[in-house]
Amino acid sequence: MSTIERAEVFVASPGRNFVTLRITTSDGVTGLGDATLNGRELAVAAYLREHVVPLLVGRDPARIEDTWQYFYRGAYWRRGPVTMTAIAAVDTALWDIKGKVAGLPVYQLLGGRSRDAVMVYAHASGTDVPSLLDDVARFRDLGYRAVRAQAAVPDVGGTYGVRKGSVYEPAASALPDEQPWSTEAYLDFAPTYLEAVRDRFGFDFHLLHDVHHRLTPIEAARFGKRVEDCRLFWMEDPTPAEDQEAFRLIRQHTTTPIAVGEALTSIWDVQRLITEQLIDYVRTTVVHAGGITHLRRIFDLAALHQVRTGSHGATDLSPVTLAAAVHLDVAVPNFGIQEYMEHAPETMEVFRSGVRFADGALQPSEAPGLGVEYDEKAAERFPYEGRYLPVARRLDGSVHDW
Ligand code: EZ4
Ligand code: CO
Repeated sequence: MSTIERAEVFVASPGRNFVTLRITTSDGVTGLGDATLNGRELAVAAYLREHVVPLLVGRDPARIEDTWQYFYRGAYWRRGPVTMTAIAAVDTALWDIKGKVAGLPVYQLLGGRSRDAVMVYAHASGTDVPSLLDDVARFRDLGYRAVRAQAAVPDVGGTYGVRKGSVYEPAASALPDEQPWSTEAYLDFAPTYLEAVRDRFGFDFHLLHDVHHRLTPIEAARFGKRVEDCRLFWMEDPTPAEDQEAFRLIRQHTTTPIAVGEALTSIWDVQRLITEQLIDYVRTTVVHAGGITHLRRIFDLAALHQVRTGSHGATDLSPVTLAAAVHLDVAVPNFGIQEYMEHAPETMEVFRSGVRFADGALQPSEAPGLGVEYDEKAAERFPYEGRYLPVARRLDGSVHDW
């Protein structure tokens, strides 16, 4: 029997920080898992190195479900981003190994293709409305069929979702950047630029918007109602989702579809949202919601309730997560859309991925396993540097949700 011989945790910063797990079997087969938790990277690295790797060695790499249960139930302490990201890394690496042993791409192990390609959405942004419109035009020219639009709120200053260089990177400072927030200014302004996008480009593409947990339920209801004529594909994270019941109030007021889940880590965190049809798209991901095994379970629950998938795919999720996401996306019956932002060139020097973009959609690699390789030597040129996500403060100085 093949056994797990070695598991190594790599921490590197090729363009941004990534934590990567590589499992090697006694037959010399390797598998990769992403373990990146933006701003809390070293907590997951330590969890893996100190508490998971010693228990992995000697186990049967073929027993993916059993290993998942062992690390979830066996820890006694449940859920939470650090634990679930660590379990995800192990799970993803074991699927990679299983694919390589079988000689099949992971999507074939998940039941094969349900669709020809995986539609993605791009991130258009601007410091004002004209620059946002230029950015939307650019993504339309690149062939994207779905675009998320965000613009900085005038007179308030920094906001989430607005790109500074060629790559969107919110975790840019050694200490958390403190950014001002005004709900009143946002509610006045955001609908106007979404309307400007529709006025200029029409309706033959999908338009998305991320509220990034900034509104209360009744404010979100007002926002959703106000932008109904823009026919958004979704409004994302309209209010924080610790309170799943909060979404009922939004639902009572608006037909603007709702997407939630990029910061949630388990099926229990979305159970009510899904079973009571309080959302339309679930945004949980491979890396933060327990790997391919657990995400598939969430997606199957969602399918029962006509909730579609829309996995998080910002650049702080490594190319290993993107590859795994595309294998799942192409296979599940209830796929909706996949978030996609191109990684920095340095990132792609370290992670060699077979995922391909064409016509506004991604294709999984046809190589056995996930189809991603990690270049350990190249990674050594990019040492870890502590970086934090920003913190938002209302104009009176109190902390708001970022
Ligand atoms: O702010 O990934 O929809 N995408 C997002 C992201 C998140 C970051 C947090 O690390 O909201 O850009
Ligand atoms: Co988001």
